[in-house]
Amino acid sequence: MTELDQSLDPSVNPSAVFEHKHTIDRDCTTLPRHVLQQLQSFSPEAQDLSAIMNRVALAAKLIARRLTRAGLMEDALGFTGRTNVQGEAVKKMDIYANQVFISSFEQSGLVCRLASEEMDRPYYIPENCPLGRYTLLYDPIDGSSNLDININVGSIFAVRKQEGDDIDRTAQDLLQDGRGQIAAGYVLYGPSTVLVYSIGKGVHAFTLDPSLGEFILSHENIRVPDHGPVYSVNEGNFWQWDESIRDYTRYVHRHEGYTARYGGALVGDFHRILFQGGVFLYPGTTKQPEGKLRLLYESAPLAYLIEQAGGRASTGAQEILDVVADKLHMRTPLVIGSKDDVALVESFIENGRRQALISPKAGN
Ligand code: AHM
Ligand code: MG
Repeated sequence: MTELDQSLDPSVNPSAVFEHKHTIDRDCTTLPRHVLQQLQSFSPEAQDLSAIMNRVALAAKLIARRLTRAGLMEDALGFTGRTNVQGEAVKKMDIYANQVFISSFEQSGLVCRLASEEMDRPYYIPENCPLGRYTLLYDPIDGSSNLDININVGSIFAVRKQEGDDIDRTAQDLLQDGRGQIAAGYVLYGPSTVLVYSIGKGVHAFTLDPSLGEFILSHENIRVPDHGPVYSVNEGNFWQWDESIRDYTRYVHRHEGYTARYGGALVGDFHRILFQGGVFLYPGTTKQPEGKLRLLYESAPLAYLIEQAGGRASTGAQEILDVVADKLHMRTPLVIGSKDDVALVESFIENGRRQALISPKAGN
């Protein structure tokens, strides 16, 4: 045996075993493995959740791959010419990404139904239904207006257990509050592709290592600060807001320590706040009194994450996770982020409500 052989042989040199251990352990902490570690179990339910997250990761990789080359491909960018159930112009990437999630769950035995922003009604995968009594709710491309200018977009998802047989395929059991979500997360397609998820045991981020084609754990147990400097809101809607929201923005304009950031994609704005603190808001407007964001596949999944990270999500008057959906594509106002910053926005809303009771014209 040469000297080199001896130094690499663990029976001769025990430290050889440990030399690369840290890097290898890090690279081995993939998403499905992390789910099993979190649950400390190999039960059928733990295996299901791990496999579901693996399929979500596959969808994310396929979408990320297309996005990185979109400018070079025919038919990747631009509008389809159609409008979706919400009356919004549909982009080609919206359709592609919607289909990617469906295809990723076909023949998986994991998810019986998928419901998304791009589909009027849930999509059923009958071959999965005898086994996979789960539903995936998702926004395939969040922040679609950023697509054609190569700025970050995202995907948002939540997993719920199906209740009942849903024989008439009306998916009534989805019309519940957000506390029934068993997993939620998002994918941010930015300089790196990052997947952030929770299964009710903290919030964890994975970064896609393109050389491995795997999401590798990059931040564990993320905690949102109780307060942060950022307020994130589309101030172009100022003229359409209730006076209480205008008062809040006047307050942050006139006090030191606040800074505005708004990227036009909820996932990106939320990601900044999750890591650095602050508040994102999309309040109701005169044109859309319930705001723009959809409860079941935008606001509720992010509310689940922010609560797991020690923050809060509110409509301004009620916790988002307590809002019971009245229809699949229901919208809610959203105030989400650091505890203290959400409370500050709520205090302006509450004050506006009280003023309106005293003098009904004051709230308008
Ligand atoms: P989308 O899912 O159709 O892209 O719409 C949701 C997006 C959010 O990502 C973002 O926060 C918001 O709409 C931006 O809306 P606006 O352009 O009105 O500020
Ligand atoms: Mg969206």
